[in-house]
Order: sequence, then C-alpha cells, then structure tokens
Amino acid sequence: MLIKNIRIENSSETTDIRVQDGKFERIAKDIAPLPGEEVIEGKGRMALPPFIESHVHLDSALTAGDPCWNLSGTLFEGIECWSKRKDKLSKEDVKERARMAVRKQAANGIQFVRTHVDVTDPTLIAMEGLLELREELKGIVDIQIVAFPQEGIQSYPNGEKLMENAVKMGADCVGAIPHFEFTREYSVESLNFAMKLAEKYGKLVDVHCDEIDDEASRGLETLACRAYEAGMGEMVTASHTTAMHSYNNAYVTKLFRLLKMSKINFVSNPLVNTHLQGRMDTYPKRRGVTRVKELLAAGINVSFGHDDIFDPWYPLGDGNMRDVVHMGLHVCQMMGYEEILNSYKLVTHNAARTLHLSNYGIEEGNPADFIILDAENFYDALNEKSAVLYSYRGGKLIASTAPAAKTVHF
Ligand code: 17E
Ligand code: FE2
Repeated sequence: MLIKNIRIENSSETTDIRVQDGKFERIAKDIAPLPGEEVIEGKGRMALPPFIESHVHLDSALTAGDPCWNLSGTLFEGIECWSKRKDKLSKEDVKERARMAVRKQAANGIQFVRTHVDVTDPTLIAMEGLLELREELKGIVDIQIVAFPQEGIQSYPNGEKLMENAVKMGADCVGAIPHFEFTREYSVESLNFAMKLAEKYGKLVDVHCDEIDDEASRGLETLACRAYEAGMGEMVTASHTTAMHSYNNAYVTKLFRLLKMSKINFVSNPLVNTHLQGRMDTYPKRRGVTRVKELLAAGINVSFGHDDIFDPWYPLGDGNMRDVVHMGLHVCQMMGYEEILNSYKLVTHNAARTLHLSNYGIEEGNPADFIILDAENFYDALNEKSAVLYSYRGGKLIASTAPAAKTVHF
C-alpha cells in the first residue's frame, strides 16, 4: 500500500509512505507505485501515530445510572454507586461493556489502552473478564491491565492477597489508592506493598495517587521516593495527583526535586477531575487538576487520560481523546499556539512512554500503526473537531469515519 502526499505529525511538508508486510517500509517524497499496488491519496492531510488511552476504567464503563446515579458528583459517591453495581457483575457483563467501550475508542483512533480493573472483589470476576478481552483484542487494540484496589489495600478485607492474585492471573501493572486508605499509615504501607509486589513480579506500577482536594494528601512523595530508591522510576506512574493542585508552592518546589530525580510518569485526567474535584468547596471552587504545565516544564513525562466512559464517576464520554485534550488545554491554561499545535503528544508519544510501548511512531521499520485525520495539522484538527478518517493497525484498516458534510444555506 502506498499513501501519497501525507503530513507526518505537524510537518509543513508532505511525504509518501509505503506500507509492506504490516510495517512502514519506506517514508520518502515521490515514491512511484509498484505494479498493482494500492494507492491512497493523502491530499495533504495529517498522519499521526495512533492515539493512546493511558488511563481508563473499562470494568465500569457504560454503567452510569445502574443501579444509581452519582448525584453529588463526588469521587466518593461514585465509589458507593460502583460498589453496588459490583454485586451484579458477571464475566460476560464485564466483557460486553468493555468491548463496546473499546469499539468506541477504536472508532476515535485509539489503538492502545491502559485500563484499571477493580480487584477489591473476592471473586475477581472483572479481572477475569478483562484478561479474556485483552487476549481477544490483541494486535487490534492492545489492552494493558492495572490491578486496581478501588476500596483500598490495607483497608479492604484480604486486600494484599487479592492484589497478588490479580497479578498472578496476569495483570500488567500494580495499582494502589493511598488517599482512600483509612489512615496515613495505611496509605504509606499500601504504597510500600504495591512497589514490592511490582518488583517481585517485574510489573509496572500505576497508582491512583492523591485524588482528593486535601493538601495534606501526600502519597506522591512516598511513591516517588520508593521509585527513586528502587531505581524503578520509569516503570512507575502517578495518576490523578489532584491534591497537587492544592499544595502550597514552597512544598511543590521541594517536591519537584524528588519528582525529577525519580523519573516517574504522570497521568492527568482533566475531563473527569474538573467534574469530580472542588465538590466540597463553596466559592472560589478549585479545579482540582494536577500541575501539568509545570510538570512538563520540569521535563517530567505527562499524558492525559479520559478516565471514564459513562460510569458512576462521569456521566458522559464516548472514548474520544480529543475531548480530553481540549479540556486539559483550557483548565491547565496551555493555550499558546505551540502548546495547542503539539498537544497531541499528550495522548500519543508521552502516553507511549508511560505504557512502555516499543516500536511506536511513524518511522521506517516500525509496525504500520497510524491514523489519518481530516486536517493539515493538530491545531486545526482540535479546533475543527476533525474526524479520524482512518485507523490502520499493522497496515490493516481497523476503523474509518466519513466526515460529516456541512452546508450553510446563505
Ligand atoms: N475510581 C477512582 O478512584 N477514581 C476515579 N477517577 C475513577 C474510579 C474513575
Ligand atoms: Fe482513574
């Protein structure tokens, strides 16, 4: 297959791309078609490496309102609603909803997903379901699974055992939720446990860390310190870290030294955390999104996640990373021209680093995983809500969208 006249990322120039045996065989200007070769005219549109969803909860996807709506809009009421829904889970129910959610994601150009799966359930049924779906979709949309202790490790009956069992079953990453543990001591203990578990089994770590508007919630310093001391920083991710929004600047200045030394990754979920945080405030209301702009300026790796698709924590969402980027740029005040133009990196390259993907990117020799947007650059794509026209995985078309035709009658 030969794609003519395509722009790679935000390039001002167009090029041609030959895909052969599922790989980018050649990227150069003016490649002549081989006899019988399929030729696709790129028309100067933009090609990107596929979008990556670096933080979502597929086990709860598409359950909003069942059995109750989260009326307060808090994280904690969401956890209560979910706890009731958990009683009704079956493997087929989990697989079916998660599969529907992944199909929505794929339609929007996502090919790699990191999902958290709640393991505070003695049956571990959601974990079983997601592990099966991971196998089913391998090579089409790759799923990474985090063993996520929604109701705590130290604060939930047999929490440690459930975590270890989930890892033995095949989870890719170890999670934790320090801000939800009963005490500060449990919070520290849970992080020590998670790091040791990951080290023992050679797993990545992704912690729901300080997702609360409490400036005293300081799981992050413990996580970063353990990661630094174990030399595991690049394998470790701190998700949410919304308390950092409320930390005082003197503390943040001190903290950033450790964060940089530790080399840990961050995932911010601006869509969901602007909705969930600040709920106990009157006015002014905090935004509750971590300090993305400052983390990036310090050279720390940050990606954006959607977090939820129509579930107890978020009543909207159709798995489109563009919505996440749009909200994130606003709420983090990253609205300079270059910041908007390059914001796709938050849901592509930066996320690839967090997920430890190899051979990712439009380069000769890599698997031909890419998407084509109906725009010339990402600034326009974001502003005009341009469709992801094609999503190719290993050179095979896995999703396509016909752009809506708009007519103005004056
Ligand atoms: N669980 C949690 O602890 N935090 C979240 N943001 C979601 C689930 C979606
Ligand atoms: Fe989350």
